Amino acid sequence: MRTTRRSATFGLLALGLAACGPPPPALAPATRDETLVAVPNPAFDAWVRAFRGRAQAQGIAPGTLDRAFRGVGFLPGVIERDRNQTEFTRTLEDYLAIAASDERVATGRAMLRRWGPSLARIEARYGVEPAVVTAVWGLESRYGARRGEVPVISALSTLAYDGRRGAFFERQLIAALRILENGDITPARMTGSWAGAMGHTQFIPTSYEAYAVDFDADGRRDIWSEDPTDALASTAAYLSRFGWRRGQPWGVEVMLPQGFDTSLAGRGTTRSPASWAALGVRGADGRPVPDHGPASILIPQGLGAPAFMVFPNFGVIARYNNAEKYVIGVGHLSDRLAGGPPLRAGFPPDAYGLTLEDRKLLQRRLTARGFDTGGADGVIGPDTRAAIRAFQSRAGLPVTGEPSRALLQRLI
Ligand SMILES: [Ca+2]
Repeated sequence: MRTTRRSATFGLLALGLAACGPPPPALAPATRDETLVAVPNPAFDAWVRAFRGRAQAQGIAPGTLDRAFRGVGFLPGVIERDRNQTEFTRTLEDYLAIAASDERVATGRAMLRRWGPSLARIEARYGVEPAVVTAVWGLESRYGARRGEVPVISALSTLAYDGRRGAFFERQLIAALRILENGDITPARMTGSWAGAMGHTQFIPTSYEAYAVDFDADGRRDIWSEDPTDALASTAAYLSRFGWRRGQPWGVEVMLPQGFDTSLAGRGTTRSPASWAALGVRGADGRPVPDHGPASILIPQGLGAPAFMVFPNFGVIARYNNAEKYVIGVGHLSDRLAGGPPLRAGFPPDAYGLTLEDRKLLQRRLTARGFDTGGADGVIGPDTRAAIRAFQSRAGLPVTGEPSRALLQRLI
């Protein structure tokens, strides 16, 4: 769950892609990040003393503040991350290569089985299908594997003190203190992303207060524990609250007719499926699209790449994160988890003339030569570019860091 609506090409923790952009679905770093260790900062300490007065004025007990701020300090890495949220846009193809990778689909199906009884009870109460809840979980924290290990009070205090979005983060900090005061979690266990998104499905504190539920009825709304039940139920409660329609798709892949007027694409234009059908829009299987309500056409990567017809549930997922690719990522992953097929339409070659398979082959060949690309997902990120530069340098080629067909041939 993002901290702002402008957002986040990727979830903060989930996609595990370095530098994929806005709060990249970040990477809770596997190794300890020294920039996320508190450093002395007298101005920050003075800010905390003043803040304590404001917090008490809002009803936070001094004892809660004492407990919450024990060991809290300024985290330089949080500010670094906040400054580096450049909107570095990935294509839908790259996004889906990660968000709905074979591995993420397989793990998600295993999680659906493992947590099936809980998910069935959650569906019975909130009317949100297990595959949809699990897909949000998969994108937000890789099914709980990347819940974030940054101490939330330190992270939010650092951001509130810094002041770039000070009022927003001070509100989140007050909400976090109320959560501690309620006894849902201890200060030591209250961890999250660098921006204070917490637990399996990355709730920010104000969203937690409004929507988190104690589904297993142990007296605490625990979205941090190994057992994801409360977190998954909280996500279902959130989607339900924003109007999720059970049994209705988020969207479907469609085929557009030759000469489709692309000015009709986008969430701003809504028509009935019958009206779209009259313009020649069909399901990817060639059949008419059933009437799931008012629909828009999305062509995120232009004509010649997958196109979608999206329905009101698309807008419900967008309440979690308004980025179009995120919503398609959750939707498509949920379809795959429910047993659905990959997208039917292919994507065109990239700006370098390479397809996804070419890029995966390039990564495998570089890695086999000892230039580690950090996996072969077909997404040309910082690791792959570094590997290309290292190879080019070793081979006496101009060092560009850019993939190409010539490079692919040379690596055979
Ligand atoms: Ca509970």
